Amino acid sequence: MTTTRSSPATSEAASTAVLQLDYLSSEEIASRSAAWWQNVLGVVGFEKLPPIDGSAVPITASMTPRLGANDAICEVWRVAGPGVQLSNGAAQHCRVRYRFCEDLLFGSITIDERLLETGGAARGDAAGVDAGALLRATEIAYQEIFDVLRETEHRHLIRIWNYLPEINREADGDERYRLFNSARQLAFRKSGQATVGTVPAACALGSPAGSPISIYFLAARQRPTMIENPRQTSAYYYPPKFGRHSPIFSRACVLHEAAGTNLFVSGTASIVGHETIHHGDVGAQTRETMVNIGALLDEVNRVVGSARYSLDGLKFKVYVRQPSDLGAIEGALSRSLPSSTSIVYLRADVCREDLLVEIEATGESDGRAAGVL
Ligand code: 3EB
Repeated sequence: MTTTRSSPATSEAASTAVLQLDYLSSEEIASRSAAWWQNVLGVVGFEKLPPIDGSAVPITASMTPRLGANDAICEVWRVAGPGVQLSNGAAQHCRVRYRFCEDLLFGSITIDERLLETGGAARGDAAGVDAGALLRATEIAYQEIFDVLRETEHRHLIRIWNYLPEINREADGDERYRLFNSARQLAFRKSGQATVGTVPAACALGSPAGSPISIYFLAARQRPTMIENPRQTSAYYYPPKFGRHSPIFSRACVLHEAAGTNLFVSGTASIVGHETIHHGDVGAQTRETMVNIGALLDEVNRVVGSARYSLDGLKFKVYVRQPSDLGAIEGALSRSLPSSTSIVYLRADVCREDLLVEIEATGESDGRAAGVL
């Protein structure tokens, strides 16, 4: 693969990069200086691509509409710190857009399944996209991501966000999420990646019919620490009743010695062990999810050897299956989080039909409080 870089990554920038996550309005983004933009790694819109020039920075969208607010906001990933230099990747024969500094890489890829040639007969209509097209699109996406990471030597995928249209719909007798899991696992294996243990934090949500598959990710040069939740079966060990091939993700990932945003909590739901609990009760599902995130934070703090992370230091994204549940979810969260907490609510299908809500989070520390890391 041939990669063009605007400038080579310099090694003296190592360990000075501070990752920052902000949720900004269009006006805030428009008012930022050229110097500020230089340090942007990537921008993610929600319901649609934000109207930003994508030639300098990867711009993508999860295609999940925002709930409970009308202003368009974006998720902005930036690095700060003296001497940090960013470069763009524009690999040929590859759909991944990416931008990186010495320590960290942001990338995104979108693929429209409907435009892929598959072995089966072309169906023509949007609703009839077949299993083969989804399997193939997922495999291509992951293979191209791993190719980029090998090329730039940001070998450690730390966090990956997966959005697929109609995640719960059946295609050729299997749920599309389960097909995605099969293709994801196959792609990990084919690229020589571990499929248990050192696997990225992740989420997988459904977007509206007709959306492209949209995947974005962060990768690091240094090996991160993956954390599992003592209350939950590791997803890569889920029993086969949840699909022939297990999902490949860790419950959380912590970046070593990094200041700034360095904790990534995967999409978390009302699952204890491997079973969904509180069927049909969105308030109870929300509370159980927060108990899960609390237990995970305790485990992160135990592993890093200091009480660095707490619920009120996190930024949240909350995926809501039924918009009419928004009030109940907000009510439940207001009891466990301070009112100043950053929470973005998004409308999305969750990857088990019985899950009504899924919550992900990111956390930061100043690095100086680091214990054993
Ligand atoms: C769960 O705990 C809920 O397939 O990448 C959460 C995070 C979930 C990531 C994924 C799925 C994924 O199983 C669903």
